[in-house]
Amino acid sequence: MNTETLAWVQSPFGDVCTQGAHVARWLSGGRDVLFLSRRSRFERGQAIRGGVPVIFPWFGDDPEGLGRPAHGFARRMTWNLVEKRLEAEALHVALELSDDAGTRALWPHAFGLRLEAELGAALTLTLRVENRDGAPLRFETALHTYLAIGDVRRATLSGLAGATFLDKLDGGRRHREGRAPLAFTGEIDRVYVDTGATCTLEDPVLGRTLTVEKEGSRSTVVWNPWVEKAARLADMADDEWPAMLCVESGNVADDRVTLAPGATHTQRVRIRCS
Ligand code: TA6
Repeated sequence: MNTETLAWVQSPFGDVCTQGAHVARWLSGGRDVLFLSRRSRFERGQAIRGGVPVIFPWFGDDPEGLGRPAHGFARRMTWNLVEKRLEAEALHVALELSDDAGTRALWPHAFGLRLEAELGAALTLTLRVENRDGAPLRFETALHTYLAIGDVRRATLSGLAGATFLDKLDGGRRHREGRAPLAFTGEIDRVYVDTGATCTLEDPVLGRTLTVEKEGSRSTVVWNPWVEKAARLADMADDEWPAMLCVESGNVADDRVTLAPGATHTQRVRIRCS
């Protein structure tokens, strides 16, 4: 891993990059649970392809069409490492990002972000957003988790039965999920809204089950680029798409957050592997 241009906290439990407060690796039972592209760039200002990108203050393309970076700016900026504790059972880190001239040029608001990560028997991420402005803040967030799987074509995802989703492959139109677990036969890019459900991924190829449990998050995003889109991603090898599935926890679209001045919004995700 090219660690020259970025600062890292590396441990037997996994690795965290100060750019984006980005958990890039987490191991359970000695095996990687997060996908990390072998083509990912590890350069200042470039999003890392894999792990858990922190998405703030908007999800997806610039909502105002001003050419600002997709998925906001938090994942591209260097956060301050304020806590680092390596214990026998886990690595604990906390990183913070506050508004500055650079962020205000993109998004003219005062805020404080804090990401707490515990890499141990489970991966627990807590993202706190504080409104330091004099007016309400409206924003979207996501912990854009890339799960490592044996073959997406043989995996199934349960927990979203009956949920409403916006299908980004169908112009964002609303659909309702059926009762059966999701199976994957092509590109998928869906924002499930108004759901606090825990999702369970069955991976028969690697012989494991991954669970994604969340609090303070009403949206779950499910994404796999499949063949064509993966080929268009410079920081993802063409043959990597079967080995990943994004199951992201956030507050997107209908679930965007409006936060009163001085208030703090907290969301948490806990990922387990068994
Ligand atoms: O989370 C799904 C998504 O919004 C997809 O539409 C795809 O663009 C993915 O995020 C990756 O986005 P990125 O900006 O990291 O290439």
